[in-house]
Amino acid sequence: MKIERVDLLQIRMRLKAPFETSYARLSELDKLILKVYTPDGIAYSECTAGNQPLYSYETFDTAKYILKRFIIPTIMGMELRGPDHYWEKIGRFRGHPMAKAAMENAIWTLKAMEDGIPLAKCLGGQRDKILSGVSIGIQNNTKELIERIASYLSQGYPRIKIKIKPGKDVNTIEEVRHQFPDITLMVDANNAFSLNHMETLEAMEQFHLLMIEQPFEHDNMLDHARLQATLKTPICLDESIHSPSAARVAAALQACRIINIKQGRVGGLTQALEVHHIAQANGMGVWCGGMLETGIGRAVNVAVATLPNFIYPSDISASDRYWERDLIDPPFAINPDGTINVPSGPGLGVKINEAVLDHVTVDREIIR
Ligand code: OSB
Ligand code: MG
Repeated sequence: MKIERVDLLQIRMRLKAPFETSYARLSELDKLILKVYTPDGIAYSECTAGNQPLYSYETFDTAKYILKRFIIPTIMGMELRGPDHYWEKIGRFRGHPMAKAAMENAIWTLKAMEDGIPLAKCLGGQRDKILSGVSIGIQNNTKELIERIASYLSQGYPRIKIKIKPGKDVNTIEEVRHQFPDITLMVDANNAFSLNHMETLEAMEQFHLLMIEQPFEHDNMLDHARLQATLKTPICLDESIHSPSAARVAAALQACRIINIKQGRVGGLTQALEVHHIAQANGMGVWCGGMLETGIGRAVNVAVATLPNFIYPSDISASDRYWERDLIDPPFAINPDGTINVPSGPGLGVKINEAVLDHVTVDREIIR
C-alpha cells in the first residue's frame, strides 16, 4: 500500500445529550478524521483524542500536529507492507499514542481491504456479534439517572455503567441498586478518588458491582494494587493502561483484574492486541472502552471486541445513543439480545456518508 494523500478533517459533532464524567461535561466534540488515499482505495479513520487534555494529554490538535509534522512525512509515498512496517518507521517517536493510532487504524483497514476481509477477521477476531453496554454520564439527580437507566434497559442494553465522583458515589449506587436489584451494573470514577476514600470504596462492595473502573489517578498503579488487595469487587483499569508495558506492570502488581481496552489510548490496534494477549495470559478478562466515537471509530471498536478474551460487555452502544445523524450508513443498531452485529464487508465494512461528513467538517487540510 502506497499512501499518496491524507486529508485531515476536523469535524464538530453535537451529542444528543451532554455527557458528564468526574472531570468534564461534554456536549460538542471536535474530532480528527483521516481520509487516507492509496492507488487501490481510501481508508477512513478517527482519532480518539478529545478537545482538551483531560482524559489524556493528547487533544485533536496535538494529534494533528504530530501527524502532519512527523508521522505523515515519514511514510508518505512509501511502499508500506502493513502495520508492522508502519511501526518500524514511526515507532521511534515518543508518546502521542492516539496520533499514532489514527494512522495505524487506516493502515490496518487498508490491509483488510487488500485481503478482501473484514477488519475483525484481519485482527484475528472470531465473533459475528459483540456484547454491547452503555455508559451513562453523571446526571443532575438520581431520579433522572434512574429514568435513563430504565430507558436503556428497555432498548436491550445488557450492562449499565454509571459515572461516579466523590459526593455522587455510594448514595447514588444504593438508589440505583434498590431500583434495579438484578441488573449487571458497574461504575467508572475516571480517577476521582484516592486512598483517603477507602471507606467509600469499601462501602461499594455490598452492591455486587461487576467492577469499579479507574478509581485512582492514571499514574497511580501502586494504590490500585493496594485497593485491589482489600476489595473483592474487581478493579478495572482504563486510563492507567497506556501501553502493553503498563498492562504487564498492572498484572505483576495485581493492580486490577480487568482491563478496559481502548485501542487509541494504547497506541493502536497492534498494541491493543498485545494488551489483549497479556491480559489473557494473566487471567484477566477485557472489554472494549469507548471515546464517544462516530461510526468510523465505532467500527474499529466493534472489530477489536471480536477477539476471544473480550468476555465482558463493551462500551459500544448503538449510533443513536450518541448522535442524531452518524457518519455511516446504516448506523450501528442494538439487537434485542443486547448485541451489535459485526460488519461483514471488507475493511471497516461500513459506508461513510460523504455528504454528512462534509456537513460536519469545520477545517480541512490536504497533505500530498
Ligand atoms: O472513561 O470510559 C471512559 C467517554 C469519554 C472519555 C472517557 C470515557 C468515556 C465513556 C463513554 O465512558 C464510552 C462510550 O460510550 O463511548
Ligand atoms: Mg473509563
